Amino acid sequence: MEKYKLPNLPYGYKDLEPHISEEIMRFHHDKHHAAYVNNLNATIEKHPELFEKNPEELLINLDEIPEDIKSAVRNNGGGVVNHSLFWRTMAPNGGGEPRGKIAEAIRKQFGNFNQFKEKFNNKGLEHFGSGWVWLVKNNKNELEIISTPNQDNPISKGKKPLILNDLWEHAYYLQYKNRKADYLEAWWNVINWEEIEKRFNN
Ligand code: MN3
Repeated sequence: MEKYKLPNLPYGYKDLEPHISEEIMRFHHDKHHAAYVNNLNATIEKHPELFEKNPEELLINLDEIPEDIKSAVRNNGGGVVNHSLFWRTMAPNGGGEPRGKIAEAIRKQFGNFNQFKEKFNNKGLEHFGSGWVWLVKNNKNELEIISTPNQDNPISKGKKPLILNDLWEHAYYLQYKNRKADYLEAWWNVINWEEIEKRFNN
């Protein structure tokens, strides 16, 4: 059975500077993301037939995962999927405002882009402890801003992730220390709208 692999970053470690430092990217990808991949592999080895599924499929069907590994799959599978999505949610020449259908949908749901951004940042700021803040499409095709604890991914609840930002201290502490609000604000300078529009249209 083929084990899960750590995907390469789609850009260089320095390429999100000055908004996200090279040091953060090196630790976040090479240590934290890698640990989730290693731990997921060690977990699935107890039920190796599950290697036939990709990590997203494991999370979508969390109810079908054997009880003895369910919480380890939820945590480490979440860590694998969330970080893979997160790297592609950012781009070296990112930032600015959305265009096209995603921009229309944001306007429709939140009034305008700045109001949306403020709501997203506030949701991230008020989230207690580790977790993620998300823009998702729900099963009524509406946009929602939510946060999840730990490494939980909304696909386990039937929601499609469009945007996500990492609220774990490992995502910002080396550079921003306790200034989480500054991190959340700076992060919009690297958002990859092209990728998010693809997710929205899919
Ligand atoms: Mn992280």
